Amino acid sequence: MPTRRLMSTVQDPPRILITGSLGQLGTELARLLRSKYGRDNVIMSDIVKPTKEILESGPYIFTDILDFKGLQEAVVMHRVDWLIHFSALLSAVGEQAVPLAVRVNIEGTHNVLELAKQYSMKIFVPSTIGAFGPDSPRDPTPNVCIQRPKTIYGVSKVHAELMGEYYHERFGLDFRCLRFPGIISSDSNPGGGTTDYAVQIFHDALRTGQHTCYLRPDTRLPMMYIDDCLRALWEIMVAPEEQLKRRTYNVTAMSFSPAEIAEELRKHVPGLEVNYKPDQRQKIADSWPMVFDDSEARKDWGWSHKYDLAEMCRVMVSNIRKRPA
Ligand code: AKB
Repeated sequence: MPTRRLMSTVQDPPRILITGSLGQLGTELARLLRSKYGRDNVIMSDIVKPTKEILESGPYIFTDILDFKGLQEAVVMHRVDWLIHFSALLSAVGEQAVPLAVRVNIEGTHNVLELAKQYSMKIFVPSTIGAFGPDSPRDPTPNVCIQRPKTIYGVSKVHAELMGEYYHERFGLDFRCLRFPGIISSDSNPGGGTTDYAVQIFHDALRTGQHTCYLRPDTRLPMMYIDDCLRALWEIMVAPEEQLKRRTYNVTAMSFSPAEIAEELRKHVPGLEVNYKPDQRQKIADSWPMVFDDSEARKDWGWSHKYDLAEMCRVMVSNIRKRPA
């Protein structure tokens, strides 16, 4: 009888580079991926000086996504298999610095896509509810519909979606993209977004019992707790090719307005006072989806959220309370 060589089913873990890793999502994502693939296989990178804790938590390198050669060197020297591209200026801050947003969000994305193609890496680029605009259906917003965003952030994200899908079609690049709603986290703060109030309200409620919101009380936006967001990211990265009917998927968990989150939060912080002073971010929020239709993600690769408004508020309050003042 011929002897059959047993093929090993154990694969080497991927080597993963996270750009813009000191933003809202990077540190927590590195923690999650390190728990799955090993500390040294996940390399955090940014242009920002890291804290001692970050440096001690695992590999961290300087990479400027606008420096193609530098990024190329990082990919080569660290033998990168997966690129998670978080570097971006968000919606509100992008409007204050349009030329920089064009460079970081558009040129930076060109660099990472080209490198991913050249080095056969799997690449994840997040998109956003901000990739839709006032001409899109807003309640609900389906996966495929008209996209005419009115912010440079949104324009750059539609560009990233289309470029990634083009590279996939044309060159076979393994591009994967999720359109995220506002992400709520307790460990790291967002910076420069339109949905940031939904994080700030927790800190203000627990510190002072008072929050001034820059959106009107009835401004409904899609949102998600960070654990669901990072799990969605990991799930799409490991989803078998044949399950993916498209390369860009809407994902969400809940939709609420400032008035509704305040009411839920009052169950934990009775007497919480919220004032409303809408600013230029109101116009952005008014052009975005109110309810996000993520049925395609649920159908194709089994996406399902765990945190609704009540559970998210409970966990946020408990996490922030546990932190030293
Ligand atoms: C923002 O508000 O700009 C971001 C987003 C929804 O993409 N949080």
